[in-house]
Amino acid sequence: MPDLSSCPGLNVQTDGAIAVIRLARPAKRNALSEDMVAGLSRAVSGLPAAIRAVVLHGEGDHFCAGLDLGEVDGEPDLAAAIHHSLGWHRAFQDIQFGRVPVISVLHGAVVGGGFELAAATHIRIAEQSAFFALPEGQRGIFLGGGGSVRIPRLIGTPLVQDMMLTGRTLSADEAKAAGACQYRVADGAGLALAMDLARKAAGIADMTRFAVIHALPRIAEADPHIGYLTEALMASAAQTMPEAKARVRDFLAKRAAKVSRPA
Ligand code: 1HE
Repeated sequence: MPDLSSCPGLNVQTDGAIAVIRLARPAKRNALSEDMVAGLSRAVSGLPAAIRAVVLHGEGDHFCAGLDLGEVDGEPDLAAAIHHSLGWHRAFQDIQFGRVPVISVLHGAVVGGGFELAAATHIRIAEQSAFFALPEGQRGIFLGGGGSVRIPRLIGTPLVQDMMLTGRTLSADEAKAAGACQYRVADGAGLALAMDLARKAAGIADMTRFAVIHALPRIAEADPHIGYLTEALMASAAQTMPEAKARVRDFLAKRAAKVSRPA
């Protein structure tokens, strides 16, 4: 596993093919220091090949209070601020466009950079206690962790503007309705669901997983003509893999599970 001994705010454990990354700075509500952001990048980039999915969650009563405001309370330095933001971009890109899917469990505060971090994950599960906010507006700053790119794509620009201009907070139900998360569960139920989903995602064929993580979001944002072409290339790459052939044969021979109705 990646060495995170220099990063006290992060903890990584494994459970079979799943790596469980915990934001572990509850006294500061898991506020993200620069070291923690760099550590997240190292954690997802350095996973052994046997790891096929990641679950990300937070210790204590909150998922993440965003940027460690203590670290911006110094002499203003424009160049340093730009590079700080670029460092967050790199780390969150490593999460979004890494080798394996990342499933986040959100509870309590999912605010500022915490919401930006969640937005970089592939599947978000909100527990009932979760609340989503972008207090950058109130702090006189702006999104800096890629949130202005990712969050409007999830919940729409007007709602992001409302949250940033007025300090509006979304409940877990509102966040689910708005598209900020795919699942909304009872308090304490998020981690078990995340592990279950992670095991399912870990069983996806390698080329399909690559396509879902890397090709799908690019296709969705591309000019449709480029999108169709990329899809055809990606589909043929996946379909001609021996693993795809074996899986299709398994279905035809009635050895593979059928699609099931929703529970
Ligand atoms: C922090 C931070 C932080 C808490 N940086 N220290 N994010 C924010 O503007 C959110 C600020 N935090 C809060 O609104 C609240 O702390 C919470 C709603 C998240 C939690 O409330 P609560 O009552 O459970 O905790 P608390 O008593 O407010 O905080 C406990 C301690 O954590 C306290 O320190 P202490 O030394 O007095 O014990 C707080 O100061 C500390 N703490 N949040 C530093 N964020 C790349 S750009 C991203 C831009 C942003 O993310 S801006 C949004 C920043």
